[in-house]
Amino acid sequence: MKTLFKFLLLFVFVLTSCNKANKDATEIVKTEVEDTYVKDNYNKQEVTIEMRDGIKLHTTIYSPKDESQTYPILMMRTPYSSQPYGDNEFKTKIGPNVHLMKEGNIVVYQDVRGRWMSEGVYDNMRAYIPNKTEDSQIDEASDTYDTIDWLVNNVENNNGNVGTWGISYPGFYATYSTIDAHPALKAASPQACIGDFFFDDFHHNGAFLLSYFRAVSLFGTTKDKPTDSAWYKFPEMKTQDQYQFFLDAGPLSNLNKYFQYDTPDDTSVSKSDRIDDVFWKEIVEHPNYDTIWKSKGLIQNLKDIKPSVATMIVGGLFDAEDLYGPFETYKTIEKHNPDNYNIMVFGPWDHGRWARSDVKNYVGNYFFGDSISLKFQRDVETKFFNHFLKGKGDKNSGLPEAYVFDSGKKEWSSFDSWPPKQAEKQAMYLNANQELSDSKKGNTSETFVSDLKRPVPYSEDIKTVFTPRKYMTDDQRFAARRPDVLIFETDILEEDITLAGDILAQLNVSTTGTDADWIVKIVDVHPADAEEQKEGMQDHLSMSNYHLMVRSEVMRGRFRNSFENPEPFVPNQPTDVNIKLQDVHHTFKKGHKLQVQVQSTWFPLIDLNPQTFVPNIYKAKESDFKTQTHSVFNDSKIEFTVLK
Ligand code: PG9
Repeated sequence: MKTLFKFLLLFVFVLTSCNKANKDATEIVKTEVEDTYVKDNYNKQEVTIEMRDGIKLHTTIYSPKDESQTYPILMMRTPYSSQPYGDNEFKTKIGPNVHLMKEGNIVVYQDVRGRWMSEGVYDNMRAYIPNKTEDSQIDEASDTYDTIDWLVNNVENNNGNVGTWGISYPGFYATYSTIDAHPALKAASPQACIGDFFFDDFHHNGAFLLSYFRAVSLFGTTKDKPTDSAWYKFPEMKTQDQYQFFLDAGPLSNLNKYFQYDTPDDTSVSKSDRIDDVFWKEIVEHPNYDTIWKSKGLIQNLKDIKPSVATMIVGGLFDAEDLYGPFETYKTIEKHNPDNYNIMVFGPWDHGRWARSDVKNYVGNYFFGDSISLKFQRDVETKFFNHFLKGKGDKNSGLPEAYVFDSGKKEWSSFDSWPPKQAEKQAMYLNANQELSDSKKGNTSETFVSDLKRPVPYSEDIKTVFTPRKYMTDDQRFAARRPDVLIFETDILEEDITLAGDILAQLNVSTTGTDADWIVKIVDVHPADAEEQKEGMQDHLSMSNYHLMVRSEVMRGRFRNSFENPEPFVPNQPTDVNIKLQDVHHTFKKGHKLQVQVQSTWFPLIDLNPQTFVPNIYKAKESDFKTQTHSVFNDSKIEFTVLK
């Protein structure tokens, strides 16, 4: 009966969505807000809330001036500051979106322990402590519980219901709020939520995101008292050509000179400029997925979430920073808490784009549609919070279980499960003559030289980034035409192929060396006569034959069998390397081609693998880095999740 009811509900949503889809496709939604709206309509108070161990956390509370009604509390906990500080300093926008701001909610921002104006010692991705027995045992779950308890008992005009939200690291704290949750917590929306720094942000499957080099210092310098201004600084690279900078730098150990770590006699960076960075030390000294990283991973703790806490996980299909986190958060909650209200929304966005007010939605060069973010804010996010904080709060929210954008068709799909029940696995083989086909043809292999002096760029752009973003939809022609990038592609498709779920690359490879990275990219090759995009594309590109990157991932070969215990390759021995690529929902249209690219460097998105097995790549020497020859055998296949 329940299933039928869910189906009917979904049917109604799809029906209304379809009607809306037509209206949607053309409807332009804009949100204009005066800069003084918050100051004109909200009162602001800044308080310090004492945690169970006595540490006080700085908390800013925005309450509607209209005191004729009660309001839920919407809270974001952040390591990035709840500024502006000061009674007469107001944010220009508050809350998850403008609709929720304008209809009135109590909006709270808190500096997490050890950050900015809060007391205490910061612990990057603080590990969860289960079954606490004393007040000195604290983590982000207990800090959230204590904060919510104080708020519902001390903030005027609150209706007793609390919601949490946050994007990225604030998303991590929103996920954390669901663990040992306070009874007043009724809704949480972790968005682009970090799940585990060994698979999000700083590492992908053991490879270090060298493109995050400057961002390391966001979290590496400790402070000893509350402060309203940044106490950390970033390494100065003094160039926009990050490819050349890192190529010239050589082994990662040559970057220690920017930090007060390991090379005291290197004076090429002045002592005063060297950064006392505990995080860099942690990264360098823990190259494998050991207890340091494991204990800090949040996904493992999502097994016992109260059914009273509704969750909406939001992510960007082209998010270069946190993709593992939101997908694994949704799937783990779904798996271990089957009776909970837990839904997912993944749109054609890069990191955090869904919260912005762009009328035209691009990722990099590629246009996906009008007002996609603004309609999400109006029709989905606002609906979710209102239903659980002001409304009935039952499971009939009117929202689908999985609301996922088809980045090929450029339209939303609604499913009652993710991956969709009607999806099936379908393998395609990496055959000779650059052929990608559904059967293995003979016994062949493709070989390339992986030259560490000329690694494959991850982007054509000459730009030093703080974190990567745009490359996720960049045209991959520049790579496809390199001899050290293997390509395998279908014929021109005679009918659409729709992917809906994860992708598993099952490679069989060999190397003349004893270590190697393996990168797989899934590319939508557009027709030569594809309609040009009227605006937003870099001048040197064209939609004609555009090689749209749909998904990509790296596996650092030493971790192919275990992230805890790395293993060398035996030179020239065919070896299995599996790479899970994060979920997609993409239709490769008739007239397009589905292309797979395989390469072994991706620079400087990730650091260079010496291609010689060493105990710790962060301590590898110049002489360890060797050009090697790699081969990919044609029993290698890519297993797609295809919507039938
Ligand atoms: N996950 C994002 C990030 C983490 C670490 C460094 C830089 C960015 C974020 O919190 O925005």
